[in-house]
Amino acid sequence: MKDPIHPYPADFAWGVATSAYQIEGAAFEDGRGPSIWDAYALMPGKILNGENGTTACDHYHLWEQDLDLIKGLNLNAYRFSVAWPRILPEGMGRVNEKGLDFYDRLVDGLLERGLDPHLTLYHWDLPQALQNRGGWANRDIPHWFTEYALTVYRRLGDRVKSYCTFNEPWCTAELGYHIGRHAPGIQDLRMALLASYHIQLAHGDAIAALRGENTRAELGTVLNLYPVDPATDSPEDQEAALLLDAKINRWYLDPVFRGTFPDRAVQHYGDLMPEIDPERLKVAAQPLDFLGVNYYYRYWVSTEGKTLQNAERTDMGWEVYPEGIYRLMKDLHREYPAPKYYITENGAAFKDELVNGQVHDEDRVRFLKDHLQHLGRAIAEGVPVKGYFEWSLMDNFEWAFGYSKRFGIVHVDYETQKRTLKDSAKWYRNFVGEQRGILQK
Ligand code: GBH
Repeated sequence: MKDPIHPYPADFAWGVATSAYQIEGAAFEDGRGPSIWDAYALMPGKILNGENGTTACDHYHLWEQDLDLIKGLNLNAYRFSVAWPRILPEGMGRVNEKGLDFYDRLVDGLLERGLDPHLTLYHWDLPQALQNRGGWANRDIPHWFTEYALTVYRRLGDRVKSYCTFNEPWCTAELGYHIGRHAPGIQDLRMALLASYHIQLAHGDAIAALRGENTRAELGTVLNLYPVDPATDSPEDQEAALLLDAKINRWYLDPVFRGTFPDRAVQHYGDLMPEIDPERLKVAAQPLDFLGVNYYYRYWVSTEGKTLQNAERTDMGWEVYPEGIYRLMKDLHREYPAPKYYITENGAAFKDELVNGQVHDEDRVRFLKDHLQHLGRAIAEGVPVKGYFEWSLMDNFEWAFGYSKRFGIVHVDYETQKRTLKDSAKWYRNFVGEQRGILQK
C-alpha cells in the first residue's frame, strides 16, 4: 500500500459486528418465539441450499468463548443485536425472562473483558406473531417496537454504551416487502413504502421513549449508505444517479435528520405513495447521539447498461472501492451533520480456504487496510468518526445466501463449531493493538 494509515484517535472504538439470527442458533430454546426468518427459511427456494439459522454459529451456547476471542483481538467494543422474539415471544405482552437473562450475561461478559456493548434492537428478526398481523405494514408497529425497546432498556440500562434502533431499514422495507429476497418475502412496492414509513415512526417513538428514561447511553440508528456515481455525464445517467441516491440513501437519511421524505423520490413513486401524515413523520427527526454507517460498496449507474470494467469484486460480486468510505463520510458530514458517526459495518466475503489450520485471506487483509486508510483520511479532515466495527467477527448465516458466503475474520467450521483466526483477524489484532498502544509499532 502506498500511503501510511493516519493514526486513529486514542479513544476510538475498535470492534467487530454480528447479528442475532446470523450467529446465535438455539432458535427454539429458552422460550424464544418464532421469527420471520424461521418461517421464511421453511419456504422452498428462498435460501440457498435450504439452509436456516436454527444452529448457525451456536453462539447462544458458545458466547463466552466468542467474547474471549474478541478480547484476544485487542478490541474494546462489540456490536451485536438482540432477538426480539427471545424477549417477547409473541412480539408484545408476555416477557420471556430467560431471553433477557441471555443478553444480561452477554453484556456483563463484555464489560468484564473491557469491551463496550453496542446494541442493535432490530436486525431483521421480527417475531412471527407480529408478521401475522401485517408486520411493518401494520400501523400499530411503532407502539409494539417502543414497548420492546423499553423492555430491553429497563433490563440492560446504561451498562450498554450505545443503543441503535434499526439496522439498515432499507433492507427491511425493500428486500422484505418489495423485492421479496428477505423475510417476509412480500413483493409489493406500496407495502414496502408503508413499511418504511412505519419504521421511521417506530424509530422516532422509541428514541423519544428512551430519552424519557433519562438514559446516559448513546442513542442512534444504522443505515446502509453508498456513494452513487453516474457512469457518464449524460443527463440521463446523472438523473438516474440522483434518483437512485434519493431512493436508497436519502429515503432513510431525510426522515431521521429532517423529518421528511425526499421530494425527488416522492414524485417518482407518485400514486404508489402510501398516505403519510407529515406532522407525524416529524417524530423521526429525534436528536441523535450517533449515526451508524454500514459501508460495503458504491453504485455505478448507467441507463445504457454499461458496467464497470476491471473492478475488483468480492465473492458477493460487490466492487471493492475503499475510496468510497472516504467520499461517503465527507459527504455525510457536510449534508447530514451528526455529533458522531460510527462505521457500524464494513467488510467482505471472499473465497477462503482453510488449509492446515490457516486461512491466508490476503484479499480481506488488503480490503481492511485500504478501507482503514481512507477512513483515517476522512477523520484527519475533521469528520467525527468515533469507531469502526468490522463485519464480521466470524463466518455466519448470510441471509438468502445461507452459509455459502464467508464474511468472518474468524473461520467457522459448521460441523464442529471450531473457530480459527484467519490472517485478517491476526492483521486486525496487530493493527488495533498498535493503535491502542497495547503493542509496539
Ligand atoms: C449487511 O447488509 C447486513 O447488515 C448484514 O447482516 C450482512 O450480513 C452484511 O451486510 C453482509 O451482506 O441484490 O437487491 O438483494 C449489507 C447491505 C444491502 C448489501 C442489500 C446487499 C442486496 C441488494 N446489503 N444488498 S439485492
